[in-house]
Amino acid sequence: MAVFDLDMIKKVYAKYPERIAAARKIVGKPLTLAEKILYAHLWDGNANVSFERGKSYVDFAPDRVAMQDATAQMALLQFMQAGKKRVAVPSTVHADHLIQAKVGASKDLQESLNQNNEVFNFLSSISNKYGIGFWKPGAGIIHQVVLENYAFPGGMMIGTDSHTVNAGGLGMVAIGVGGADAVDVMAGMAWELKFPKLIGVKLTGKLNGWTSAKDVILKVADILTVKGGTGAIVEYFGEGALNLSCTGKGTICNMGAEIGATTSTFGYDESMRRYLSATGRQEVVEAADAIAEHLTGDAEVYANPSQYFDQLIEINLSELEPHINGPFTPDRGTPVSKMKAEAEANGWPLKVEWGLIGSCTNSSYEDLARAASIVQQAVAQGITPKAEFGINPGSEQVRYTAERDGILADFEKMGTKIFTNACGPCIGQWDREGAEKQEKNTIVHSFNRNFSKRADGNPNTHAFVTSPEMVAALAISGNLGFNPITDTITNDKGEQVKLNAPVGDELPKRGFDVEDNGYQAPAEDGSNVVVAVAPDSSRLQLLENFPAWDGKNIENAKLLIKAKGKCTTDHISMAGPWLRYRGHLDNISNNMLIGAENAFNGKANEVKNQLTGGYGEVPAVQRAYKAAGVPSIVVGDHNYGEGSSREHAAMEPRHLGVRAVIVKSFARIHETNLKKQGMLGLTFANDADYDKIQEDDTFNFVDLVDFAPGKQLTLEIIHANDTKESIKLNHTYNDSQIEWFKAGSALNLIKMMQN
Ligand code: MIC
Ligand code: SF4
Repeated sequence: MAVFDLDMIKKVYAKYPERIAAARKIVGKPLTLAEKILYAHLWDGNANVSFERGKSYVDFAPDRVAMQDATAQMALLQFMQAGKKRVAVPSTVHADHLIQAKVGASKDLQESLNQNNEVFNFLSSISNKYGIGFWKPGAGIIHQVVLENYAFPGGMMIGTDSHTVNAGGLGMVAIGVGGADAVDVMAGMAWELKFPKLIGVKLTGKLNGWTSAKDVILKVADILTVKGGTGAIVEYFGEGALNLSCTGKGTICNMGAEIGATTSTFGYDESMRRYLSATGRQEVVEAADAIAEHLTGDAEVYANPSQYFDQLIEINLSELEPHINGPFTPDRGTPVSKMKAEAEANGWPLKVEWGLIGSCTNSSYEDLARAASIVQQAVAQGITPKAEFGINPGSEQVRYTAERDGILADFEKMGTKIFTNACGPCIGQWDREGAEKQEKNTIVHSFNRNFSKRADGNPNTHAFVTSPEMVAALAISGNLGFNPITDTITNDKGEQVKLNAPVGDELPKRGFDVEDNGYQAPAEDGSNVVVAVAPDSSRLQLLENFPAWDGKNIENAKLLIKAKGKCTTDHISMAGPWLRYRGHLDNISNNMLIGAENAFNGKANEVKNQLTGGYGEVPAVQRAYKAAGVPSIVVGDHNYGEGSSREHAAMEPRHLGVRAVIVKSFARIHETNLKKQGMLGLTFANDADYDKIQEDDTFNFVDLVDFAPGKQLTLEIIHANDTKESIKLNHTYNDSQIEWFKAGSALNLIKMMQN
């Protein structure tokens, strides 16, 4: 198969030398890789300003866009309104989130085709119309397919999924965004990002034994926490980085989303050459080799990293221990040798019920091969696995090749269920038997996120994130406290046996193979393609404009909910069963904030309705405020909106009439999504003011009419006993973002500019 968009890649590379020379001159010092890629993709061409990290808003020109089925619906419903004939940059849609894991690939896939036919047809025809490549259900998980086909060193892409960052494994700057951002780029406009700060991670040594690439990011997450990477690009370098495989680098970059990082990346090296050529892209290797010096950080930077990065972390791979992170948050890291004690001290169930391998983080050929080497040993030593086992291969190419090479047969010998090449349990698309009983239990998986209820909807499932080979070992032993480095397992004959460290080919010895990769090319001229949306559909709904700001201060607003603690996008707009409404704004709004904990009663989905004094479900109470024409606000804690890129988490409150979200701090993508949809996303100037908010307060924004960049807003709080207090709110809106607010949304503004 021909390399996708090779001409585009060559054009990007042709500009590199001049762009880098201009950047070098203006910045006046050696450059990191992240800076090179950013400066090479300025919307205005050659650099003439040295941007301030963490401060300057900058316009970029990304090379491509990727979308997955669950977010593409909303992205493309918005794109339809932008009045364009064709997308301005190469773009793709991947059908991967809507497929449930239940009995096994072929039945599950057919079931999904039956159930989601309307949505798949919509995505396939709208892709055809606008010149977008469509990867059919079963083709694979977006990020694995992008890595195998589209990612290229030194490129810049955006994608409507937080794990777009996975493409950093091939030396890209790849960033997760909401659909409205994708619309900007597909419509041929600039894409704006605050110039990131830079975190350097110097890797020394070499992985060995049971340690894998996953452990690097599990360790980094433990160090930096779920918000430590916010607003920053993480750049990995050093001799340890050169020793990692390309898909291993992808794993590390992928889970950079879990520390809130804008993205992560690695310099172009031998591992990338090997991977590009194994995936049929020798021509990309040749093109990249011609400008190789620009596709990695400058030697001076890597020799004296502390002078060039805002923060520096060092990890010695030779000493790194395998980690198991969780439960309920991906940054709670525990080295495998300490897990037994930790679990006992915290009352985490030691019995492992399920081991799941897959997700965009860990579903490469190498991942499956290494995990299979553990399974083979168990079979050979007569061990019946104590937990159930499931696998989602990352792509049809990986699945086909793994089947050909006997890897899947190894798993099948252990009774493993091979699910579809799709997200599956990672996004709650898992029909887990017995989950409704809500029993306290432990599962281990190779995914990236383990927020409450995420995989099976059961709040009592303790999910732990680890490498595929550790998942295999833990599922075989059935014991979370099992340390394969030191412990033995009892086999079926009652003997004590040990598992040797995993081995597995980085790339298939006989090369990759596939019969039907699941790709559908768009029409050359799609102008006659009709995209149908049935008016009575429960799955798809054409969008209406959000109302423009009336130019007045918001007065007499009520509190909808004060959310306490972790409030991720999964809490704001749950996935799993709700994924079916991702193309229907009104229907999906019925899940708004139903997972958030109400700070006043500790319960989820039970808030006071200030019109009646009674309690009700969050969406219902908000619909009552909307019907009565009463504005409302949402209050939240730190890192509000962590996790997904789903803009539904911003569009639902907007649609239902919430006017402002006021929190201690935001996750990057969610904050931008709120701004794009014409919402006020504000932060407490003093964190302690969060405590001042009471359940039956009324709020006045007294100086919204003077909304301006860098100027605080004032919120007057009127308590139920009529006492008043005023607090200050910060915001990060620049001039053009304030225009989005005024117009009612960024899309309204695009439409106004068309007319
Ligand atoms: C996720 O991993 O949470 C998702 C589902 O892939 C999301 C996108 C979505 O909500 O559709 C993400 O990571 O952005
Ligand atoms: Fe899919 Fe999970 Fe990856 Fe999100 S994190 S893209 S749900 S596999």
